[in-house]
Amino acid sequence: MSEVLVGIVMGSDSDLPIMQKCADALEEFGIGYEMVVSSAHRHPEKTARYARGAAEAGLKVIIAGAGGAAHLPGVIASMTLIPVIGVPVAIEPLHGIDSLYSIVQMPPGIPVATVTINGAYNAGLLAVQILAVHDERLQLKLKSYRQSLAAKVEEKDCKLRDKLAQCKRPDAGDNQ
Ligand code: RP5
Repeated sequence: MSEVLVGIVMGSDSDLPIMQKCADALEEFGIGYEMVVSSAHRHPEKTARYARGAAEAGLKVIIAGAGGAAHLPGVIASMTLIPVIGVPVAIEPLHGIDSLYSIVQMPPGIPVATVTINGAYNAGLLAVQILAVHDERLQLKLKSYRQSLAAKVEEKDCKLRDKLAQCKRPDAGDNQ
């Protein structure tokens, strides 16, 4: 079992279907993580305990996701020097615009690196990139991941070209 380097915190278990994508990204790169439900407003003591103990527990990055008035990432960031990545989770009735603004609009002093609404997979990748700064093996894995993205683009380009080649161009005479 890999050492736990990333803490994935979510405001409620209802965030899990989205936040699971952080775990998927971390697993692809063999990074150890833990998942925790905590809430900045429903259980502030637990949230504070987690944030204050994170560095000592060996965590290097925290990913925090929440919906609505999503202050969880900012509150955690205020209590630790570990970089915090915020995931705005889309819930009714504002579909994530509320959580996006709550997380991204941190006033100067306490930064939270914010990804897109429901952008949990990218949050996981960003955590991997942060860890890769001092890890050449991870850097190589990230390079090969990027190469696989480029290969997929080439594959789609080929498919499109094949498809277009099969379309018959109308004769010039058709327009006359
Ligand atoms: C937030 O409230 C959570 O992050 C969740 O996105 C939202 C709704 O929570 P539940 O009512 O589903 O527990 O704090």
